[in-house]
Amino acid sequence: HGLTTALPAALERGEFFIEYQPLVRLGDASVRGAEALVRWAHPQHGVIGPDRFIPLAERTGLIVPLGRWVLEQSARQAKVWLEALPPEERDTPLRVNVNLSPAQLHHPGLVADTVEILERIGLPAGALCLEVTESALIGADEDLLKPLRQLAEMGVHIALDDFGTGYSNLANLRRLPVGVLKLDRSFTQGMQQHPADPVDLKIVEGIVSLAHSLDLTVTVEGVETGAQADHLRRLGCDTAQGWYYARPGPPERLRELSLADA
Ligand code: G
Ligand code: G
Ligand code: MN
Ligand code: NA
Repeated sequence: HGLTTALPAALERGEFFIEYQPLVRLGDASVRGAEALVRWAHPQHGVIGPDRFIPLAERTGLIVPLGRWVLEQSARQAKVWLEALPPEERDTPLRVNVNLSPAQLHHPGLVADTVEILERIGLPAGALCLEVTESALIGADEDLLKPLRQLAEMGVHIALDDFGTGYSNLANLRRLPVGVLKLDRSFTQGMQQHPADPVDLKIVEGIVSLAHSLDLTVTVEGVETGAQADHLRRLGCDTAQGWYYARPGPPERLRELSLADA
């Protein structure tokens, strides 16, 4: 595959860039952070989305240096956002969410690399949230969970991404070092209008209640309408992400939104 062989040189040439999609607190629509989403500005093919090249990078192992690059860029960006906050908001917990591939989770350097990047940039651990998919943690043994546990103990937030698309072993949640559930957007498709699908409402209500009883916060992905936001707020979801609030975009966008909502 041509794209696969072009990946290492693309990283060296700086052809990757990151867009950020705001994470919004449902209660007051204030921006609480953003998810980092990597793109490839390919010199011939134009912008290529992560769905097309992340699987290739995972197969070749390039995901480890690429993921490290994403983490470093995102940490730098989060530092810029934090320093731009007006003094009265310096205590605002602002976060950058970074996706972790299974290969990064298995890589022995994950904890050391993360600590090194946070220290060098001077970013508090609490300003970073690492997103791991539910499927990556299915059947995870203690060896796989240990690095996540260490990061969580340092104050890094861990989110379970795409929650509800895998086995959703609810009992299993208790043994994972996870503080955030990111509910897959399939759960909220029946809430795009008023009235919402009553079964979807019940399911999300149940998940929120379970999550909160385990001290987890709930972020909902793919919120596209005001009706969805209303339903989710009423159901007690904590944060939302989606086109209704903002599409992924350049980092300057977040500052505008953040200041506009302040
Ligand atoms: O941005 P977009 O909606 O096209 O993202 C598609 C998928 O690519 C999402 O599942 C997202 O988690 C994944 N993705 C985006 N950026 C990264 C990244 O930096 N690392 C990994 N591992 N996955 C990413
Ligand atoms: O990591 P994850 O798979 O959750 O990545 C989020 C993906 O969802 C990205 O591809 C992003 O572009 C996409 N996305 C973000 N907001 C919306 C939305 O409101 N609707 C839909 N359909 N997709 C969204
Ligand atoms: Mn994600
Ligand atoms: Na997701």
